[in-house]
Amino acid sequence: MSRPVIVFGTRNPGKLREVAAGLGEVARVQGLDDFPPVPEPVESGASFAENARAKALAYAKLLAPHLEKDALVLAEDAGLEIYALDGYPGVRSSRIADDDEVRRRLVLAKLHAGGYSDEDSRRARFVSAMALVTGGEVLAQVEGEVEGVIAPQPRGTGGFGYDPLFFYPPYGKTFGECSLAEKRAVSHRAMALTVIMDFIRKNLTEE
Ligand code: ITT
Repeated sequence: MSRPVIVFGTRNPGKLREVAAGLGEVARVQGLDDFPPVPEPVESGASFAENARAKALAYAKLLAPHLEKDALVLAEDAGLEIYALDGYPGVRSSRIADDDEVRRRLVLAKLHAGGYSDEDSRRARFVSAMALVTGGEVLAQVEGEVEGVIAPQPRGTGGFGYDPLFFYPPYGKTFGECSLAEKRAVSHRAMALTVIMDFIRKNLTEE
């Protein structure tokens, strides 16, 4: 079976870890480290989908001189949305502060300031939007999500970003306390990736 080359355009090693193994079943996966450095695309869209698309198109253009013929570029924009806070931090999830720990503290401080202490008012979801492009053309654009509750304090050291705050009721623990396999069985990223992989199997692989 011939497998396409897919460059996953992310600077986040946590994302790369969660995507590379699965995607490797249907494609030969490359990361930004396989190429000369390129500037980071600006994320100014109003939605995860818009940002994922812009990121994928920007990386495809920036990497064009170095890409193998027919290579594809995949990019993701992801984030956390807390319902009681009108979707905060949303598309700005990576930009509310410079590092993960401060971002987690800000989220907890906002919930505390709003008096949101019971489980129901702390409901949230993770969203992953992915776009698969080749050259200037968008071949597929998908979204995945997973619902949970913001924990009162961070728990666990697994995953990355907001994972230690994201309590997942069916597991009775936060994503930060989950193994990679546990997170990959239910996560927003895994849901989006499943649809991208189906698209690749149906349209881009040759028996
Ligand atoms: P790239 O743009 O290079 O892919 P990034 O980390 O900037 O990397 P995003 O723009 O998509 O990625 O921002 C996502 C933010 O949401 C970032 O702060 C993450 O820590 C957080 N986030 C997204 N998915 C997450 C997950 O599965 N677990 C924990 N935090 C997550």
